Amino acid sequence: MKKVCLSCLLIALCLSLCACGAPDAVRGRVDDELIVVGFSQVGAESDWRNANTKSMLAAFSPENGYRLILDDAQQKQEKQITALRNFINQGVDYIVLAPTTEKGWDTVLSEVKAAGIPVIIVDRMIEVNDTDLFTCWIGSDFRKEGDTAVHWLEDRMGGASVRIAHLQGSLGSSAQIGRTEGLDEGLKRNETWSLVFRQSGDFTQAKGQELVQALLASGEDFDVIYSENDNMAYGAIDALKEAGRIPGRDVTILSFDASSAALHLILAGEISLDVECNPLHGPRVRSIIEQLRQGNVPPKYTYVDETFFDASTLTEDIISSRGY
Ligand code: GYE
Repeated sequence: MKKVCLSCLLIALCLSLCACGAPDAVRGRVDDELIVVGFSQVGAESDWRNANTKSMLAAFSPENGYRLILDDAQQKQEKQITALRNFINQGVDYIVLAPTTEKGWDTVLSEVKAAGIPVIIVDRMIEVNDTDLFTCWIGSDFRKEGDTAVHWLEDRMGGASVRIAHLQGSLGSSAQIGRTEGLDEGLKRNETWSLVFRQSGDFTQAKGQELVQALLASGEDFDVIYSENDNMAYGAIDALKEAGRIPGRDVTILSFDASSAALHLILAGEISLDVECNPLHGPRVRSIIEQLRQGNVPPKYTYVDETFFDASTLTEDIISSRGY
């Protein structure tokens, strides 16, 4: 009888501990069982980026068995290099790097390799002398995205005289390089097209707006804005409206990412084409880490499938069925 009561007491004690939240010692022990992932994120410059961060946080939650250490580099490579060194010092199990630029990673990734920490590159690509410096990469085919935009424009405006204003993303990033290459090829192929403006707006709405304000002030005329992401397109639209121009009618806007707000602007007639770039990499990166933990070798490079949207096919239902 006494024994039974003692067990009851112990169970009751356990239950009450759980209800009030575990004491530090217990919590510490649970934390130790979590797989620790250091994630060096580019910044918070765009809707795409924020959706990407959200996706990573959700995929690498404690409920899923992970502790994600998120470092926001505010679009600065130096900050990412520091973050990677901090991850080494913290002894993380895996490092996920969303790189600002392609170049400049050899030294720090050699340090990570020496520490024996696997590195998964996500979103943009890196250019290193030795591809063994990272385990694998997953992201988008940015050149293909650029080609998609150019083919769309050729279908509608091939042969016509088209003056293009080009808002570039952060210089040296794969997203900028691929999308710019696509346009450059299009310019070569179409003699009637001309590039009247090209400058980087660093993927932000504020800079996109400033660039188009400056362009309008210069008096240079243009028919198309090729904006390398949605946020710069939002800024461009604001600048056009301030100047009394009607986006979609006076100027054709092509953009990249296909964030929900931009797709609504297609339905409103202000953006004409949006090439999809999928930011929901969290579950994909988690599945890579799971493969590694099981001793499997994930593919070195994985490209995500992407499409494009324009007013001829887009509906509210499509927009609401998408996760970003
Ligand atoms: O297009 C842009 C973001 O690297 C694909 O970065 C990403 C790009 C995306 O800031 O909105």
